[in-house]
Amino acid sequence: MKETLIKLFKDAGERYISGEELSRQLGCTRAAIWKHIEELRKEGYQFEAVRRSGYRLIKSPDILTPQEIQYNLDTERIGQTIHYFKQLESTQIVAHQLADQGETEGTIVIADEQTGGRGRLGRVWHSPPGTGIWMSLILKPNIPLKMAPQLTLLTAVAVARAINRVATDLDVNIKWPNDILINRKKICGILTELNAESDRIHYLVIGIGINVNAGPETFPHELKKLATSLKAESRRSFSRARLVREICQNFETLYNIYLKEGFTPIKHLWEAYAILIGEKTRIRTIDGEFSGTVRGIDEDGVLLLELDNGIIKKIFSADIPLE
Ligand code: BTX
Repeated sequence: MKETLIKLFKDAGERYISGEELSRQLGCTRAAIWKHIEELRKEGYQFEAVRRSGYRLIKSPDILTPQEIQYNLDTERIGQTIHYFKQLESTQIVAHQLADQGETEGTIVIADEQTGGRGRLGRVWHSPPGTGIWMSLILKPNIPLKMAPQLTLLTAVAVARAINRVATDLDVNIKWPNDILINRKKICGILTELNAESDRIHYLVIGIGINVNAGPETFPHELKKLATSLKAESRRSFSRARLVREICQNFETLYNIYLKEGFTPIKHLWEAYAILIGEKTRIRTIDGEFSGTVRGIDEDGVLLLELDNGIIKKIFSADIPLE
């Protein structure tokens, strides 16, 4: 009921809708409509009520409920099912549980706050309430296991393009493999976890964390130099629901291309956002530290580092510090 009501108001735009029309459209009494409007007001929706004209929605809150994200969402699969929570330990945990129970591809788990947000290798992902996007996407691609890292790169391109759509003035970069940066500071991290057996992928859970409306002063001390948010970079606030919608749409477009044509078209898009290509750097891997010049990625999404002796070394997994 609330969903339909919100949709009616959003579709009406500036127009007032009379109590009579609302009760006709929703098939309930005007008293019931009034009760729903009061509930929506408590959630942060602002209505203007004018005698004889009716109601009009003047402001929606910055919340990540399915009705906010799915309004005008133009996808077939990605984001068509959304599980929203005010607080979770980690959206990854719930997404794994749902995928284990057979949840369909494209389902999203999203939380306003995570108390145990996780990064790679047991690292912590700072996920305070009200300002960020902490979401996990369930995928079930029919691809060999070794290609799974390509989906991390594809996700990075989808998020970069989505950020470009809402913040056209910002220059977005991707640092291999999974960081999205603005002005060389981290705005988004991506965590790909998979459930597989021999060479068969049962499912992937791709976690996306984006700092959206966090003030720069709100980052913990250790992140102040390293992290940024869309608001900190552009000095205005963004609708988190709209950004999630853009991510879903961009992801689905790229994913369909990937499933049909493979990684090559995605690789080209990724390279257009990549920083470090052509730069000299030091890379820490589990086999030790290597210094050289980044030459790009290969057809599998593996990083190519030209060592100082001219040999090209393939880097499968690493952290690249920014100087
Ligand atoms: P990562 O291991 O590449 O990055 C983690 C590192 O990033 C931390 O050690 C810290 O230095 C820094 N960091 C922590 N929090 C933030 C932040 N909010 N902004 C910028 N830098 C930060 C990256 O791992 C993968 C992160 C995925 C997060 C999503 S959120 C939804 C999903 N659920 C979940 O628990 N994780 C994923």
